[in-house]
Amino acid sequence: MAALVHSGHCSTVRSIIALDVDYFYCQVELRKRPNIDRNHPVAAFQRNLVVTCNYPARAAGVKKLMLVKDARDVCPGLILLDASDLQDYRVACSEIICLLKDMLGGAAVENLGLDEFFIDVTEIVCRRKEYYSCTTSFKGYCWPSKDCDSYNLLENEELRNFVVASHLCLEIREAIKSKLQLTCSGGISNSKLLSKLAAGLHKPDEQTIILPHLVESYLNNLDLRKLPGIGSVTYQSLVDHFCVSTCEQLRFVPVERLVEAFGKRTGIRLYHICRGIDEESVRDTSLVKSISCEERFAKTECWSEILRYLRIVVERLLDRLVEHARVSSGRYGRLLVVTYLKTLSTKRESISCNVPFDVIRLCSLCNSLKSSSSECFEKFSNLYRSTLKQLENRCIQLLRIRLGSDFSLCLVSVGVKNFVTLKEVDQTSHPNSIISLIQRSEAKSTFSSVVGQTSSREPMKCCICNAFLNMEMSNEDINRHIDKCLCMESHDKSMNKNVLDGFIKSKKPKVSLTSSQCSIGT
Ligand code: DGT
Ligand code: MG
Repeated sequence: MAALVHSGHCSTVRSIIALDVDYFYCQVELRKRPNIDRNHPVAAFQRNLVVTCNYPARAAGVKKLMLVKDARDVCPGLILLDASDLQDYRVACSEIICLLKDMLGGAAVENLGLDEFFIDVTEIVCRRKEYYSCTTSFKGYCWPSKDCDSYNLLENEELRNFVVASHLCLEIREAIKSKLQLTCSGGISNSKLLSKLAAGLHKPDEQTIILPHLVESYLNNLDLRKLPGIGSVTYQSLVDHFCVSTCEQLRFVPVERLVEAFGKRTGIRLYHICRGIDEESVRDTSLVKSISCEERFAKTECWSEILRYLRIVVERLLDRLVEHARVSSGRYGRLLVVTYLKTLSTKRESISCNVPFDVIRLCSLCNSLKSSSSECFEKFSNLYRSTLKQLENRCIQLLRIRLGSDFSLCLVSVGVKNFVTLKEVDQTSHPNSIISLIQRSEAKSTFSSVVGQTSSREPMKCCICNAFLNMEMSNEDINRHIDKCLCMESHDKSMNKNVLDGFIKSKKPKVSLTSSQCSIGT
């Protein structure tokens, strides 16, 4: 059964592309070391285990999750690269998402793990189709063979969609390769399930299409273990209860019996996937909703120790925020949330306030610079340092207010939520918004000689207290003013009740996480 979508005049079978980065951690490590020959066997390890390796290493017998010692034995000369710091992999993942968003505009991009991506290209294919000749052929492999010339593309509208999708997939993979120095394998089909399976058919750096009318025959002999969503426990139950191990065999089991054995949700899913039916849509997970970093520690009542942990967390958070702004068309969060866990409690508690103005300003500047994080930090080192201090002070104030003098903590976390994009905000409709203020204050300092009198004569209002700001105020003065407005100590005196209500609010406690970590929520 083909999944149908209706979008404007274009009613068609869905076209979904799946991308899977090849030997991901290893490629990211190799990207940092251009002197290593990629044809040489290379593995990435964590602790004493190989977590992935390149294809020459696989050919030599190295396998994922092998002991490093054993990998060295099977492949003497194997180069081993430490993959214990996940930050570079997160950055590579964000870079891919940004590139996809830049290339594909509004198409939904779903990210699974760090190196798998689904893109619903149905609409793009519809728009592009008229630019392709009816005789243009497929790119890449077309299951079951490379040769797709036997299809009569002139007569089959649906097949021509997949021709366009295969060209698009190749363009995307080539862009990722040339701009990010990463190779991916691609899969093209009419569902996430089939596209993911297709992406694994020819690796590395190749792509495969599974055409809708061939889905059933592709699945027939497929081992059920290969299907996403069938883990080892479900697989064993299928073998034990129903004596089935392939999709074709599973199709003989009535849905009622599957529901009886596995429950409604899994039973129906099993019934569907062995027939190649998967109507799950591509969820757009590309927009980050929160970024947070946390530190877990042995219980302490010592304020100076807590400050030390807070500093570590805040520094890590600011790096992450800048990195995110740099690769994400200037998105920044507006709400700062400090979370803590009291030693005798199982529930986290939170307190929040506005993000300090300079964090937004630093993120906006780093985004406009379009260079690496380290170049950004170098160029804006003064602003970076003062912002770090400001962020740290804001968190200290929040914690002080909430904790008083009697406390014992074992975790602090600092995060930022309520992300928006600079571009999303219509400057004219929000003349006094914080964005306008950043842009005007930046214009004032950077382009004053060009913009001259016209811009500096525009009245500027503080977005918090609404007071008119002096035209001659420097950027630092503007920051100081806004920070004072936002600052806990000053708002009691100068802010009205409404602002106060929105300023500090408790948050529902969250589920506990493990020790020192950063997370991105989508
Ligand atoms: P491939 O087969 O060319 O896609 O190779 P990878 O390395 O991209 O494999 P994949 O897509 O299954 O996993 C992506 C990354 O996730 C991989 O580079 C390392 C990491 N990873 C995979 N499996 C494990 C695991 O069992 N433990 C740990 N710690 N990391 C893993
Ligand atoms: Mg991969």
